[in-house]
Amino acid sequence: MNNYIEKVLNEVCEKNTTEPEFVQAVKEVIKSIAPVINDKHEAIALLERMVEPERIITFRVPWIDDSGKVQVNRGYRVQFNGAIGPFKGGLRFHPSVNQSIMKFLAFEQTFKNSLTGLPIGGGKGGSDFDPKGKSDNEIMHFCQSFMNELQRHIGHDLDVPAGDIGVGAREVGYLFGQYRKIKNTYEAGVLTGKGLDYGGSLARKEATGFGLIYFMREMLKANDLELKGKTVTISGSGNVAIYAAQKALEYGAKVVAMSDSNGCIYDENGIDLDEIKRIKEVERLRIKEYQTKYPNAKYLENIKGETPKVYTIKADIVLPCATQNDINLETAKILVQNGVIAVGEGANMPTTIEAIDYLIENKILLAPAKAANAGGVATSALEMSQNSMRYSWSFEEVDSKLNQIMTNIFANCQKTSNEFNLGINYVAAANIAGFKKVANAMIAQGVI
Ligand code: NDP
Ligand code: 2IT
Repeated sequence: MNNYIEKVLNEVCEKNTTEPEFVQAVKEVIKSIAPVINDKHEAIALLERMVEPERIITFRVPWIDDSGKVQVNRGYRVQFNGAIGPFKGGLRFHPSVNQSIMKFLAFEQTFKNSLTGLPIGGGKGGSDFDPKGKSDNEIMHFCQSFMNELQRHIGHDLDVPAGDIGVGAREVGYLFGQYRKIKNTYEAGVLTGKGLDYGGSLARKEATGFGLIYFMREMLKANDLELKGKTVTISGSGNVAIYAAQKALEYGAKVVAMSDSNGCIYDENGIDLDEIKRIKEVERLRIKEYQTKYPNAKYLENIKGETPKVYTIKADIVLPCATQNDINLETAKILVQNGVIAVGEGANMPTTIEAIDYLIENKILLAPAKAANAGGVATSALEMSQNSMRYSWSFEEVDSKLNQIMTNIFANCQKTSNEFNLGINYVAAANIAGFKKVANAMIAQGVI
C-alpha cells in the first residue's frame, strides 16, 4: 500500500467511525487499486472525492398500519457517484438498514456499474421498514409514502432506483404507480424491475442469478473446470438465489441446499426448485415449509452467532446470495476444510476481508460480487434502453446480451489479473477494472 492510499484510508476510518460496513467496502477497494494509483491522483484528491458520496438524502416515511396506528420509518437515497451516468442502484427494505449499509452498497454499486460497460453511475437507497408479516395493503401504503418524498430526487436521467432485499416487482409496481400519479407523466425509465405489462424488461427478474452463473461458467472454464456434475449450496432463497439455482441446474449442476435467515434445507437428491418458488415467490413463507412436501429433506436451524448452517454442508460450489458478511473467517475455514472449489458472490459484500484473503490464499476460485452479480443492474440498464426506445426485446435477446456482458466482465477481470500479475485474484482485478473508468471520467470532468 502506498502512502497516499494509507492516508485516505485513515481519513475514511476517522470520518466514519460509526459506519463499519462502509469502511470495510472502502478498505477492500482501495487496498487493491494500489497498482494504478499515482502522484497525479493525489494532486487532484481523486480518492478523497471518490470515497465521499455526491449526496445523501434521508427522510421520514410515515404510514398507517392495518390497525390504524401511525408508523414511522427512515428512508434513504445515497447518490454516490454520477460521473459515468445517472445514479443507478436498488432499494433495500430491511430492519437492519442504516446509513453505513446504504453507503457501502452505493459505493460498491459505483464500481459494479462501471464494470458492466454501460453508462450508469452508482446509488442505493432503502428503509429500515420490515416487510415481513406486513399485509399487501401495508406494503402499498408504505411504498406510496416512501415515494412521496423520493420522487423529488429521482428521474430517468437523474437517478433510477430498482429492487434489492425486500423490494421486488410488487413493491416496484406500487412505487411506480405513486411516481406516475404525483408527476402526472409516464416516465417509464425512472424505475427498473417493473412488471412486464408496464415497461419492465423480460429476463430482468432472472438476470442477477443467471448472470452469476454465466460469470461462474467463465471463471471455471478459464481454470479448466465446468459446472456439470458439481454440487452447489446457496445461501438465501430470494430473487438472486432462485435464479442462480435455476441456471446452475440448466448447466447440469445439483443444488443440494438453500436457506433463509432462520435456517437451511438440505436435500442430497437435489432441491425441487418449483417448490422453493411456490414457498418464496407465491406464498412468502419460511423455507422450513419445504419439509411439508419433502419430509425426508433435512432442516437445519441457524444458531445466533454461529456459522449459518448452509455453509456447513459439503459442496463443490458455494453461492452466497443473501446478505453482507455472511462468510467470516471461521466460515471460510469450514469451506476450505470441506473441499470447496469455487465461491460465487451473488450478494453484495457477503465475504469479510479476512475471509476473502483466506479463501484466495487457499486457492479457492472467488467470483467477486461487483463483477459476478452485475448482471442484475446491467439488465436494468437494458430495461432503461428499451424504455427510451419505447420498444421491447424478446427474452432471448435480453438474455443473450446479458450472457455477453457477463462474459466480457469476466474477460476484463482475467485480462486485468494478467496485466498486474495478480495471480488468481479476481477480487483485486474487478476492483482495478471498475475503478479505471470511474477515475478517467472524474479526471476528464474536472474537480467535481
Ligand atoms: P430477497 O429479498 O429476494 O432475498 C433475500 C434472501 O436473503 C432471503 O432468502 C433472506 O431470508 C436472506 N437473508 C438471510 N439473512 C439475511 C439478512 N440478515 N438480511 C437480509 N436477508 C437475509 O433479496 P435479493 O435476492 O434481491 O438479494 C440478495 C442479495 O443479492 C443482497 O445482498 C442484494 O444486495 C444482492 N443483489 C441483488 C440484486 C437484485 O437484482 N435483486 C442484484 C445484485 C445483488 P429471509 O427471508 O429470512 O430474510
Ligand atoms: O445490487 C444491485 O446491483 C441491485 N440490487 C440491482 C440494482 C439495479 O439497479 O438493478
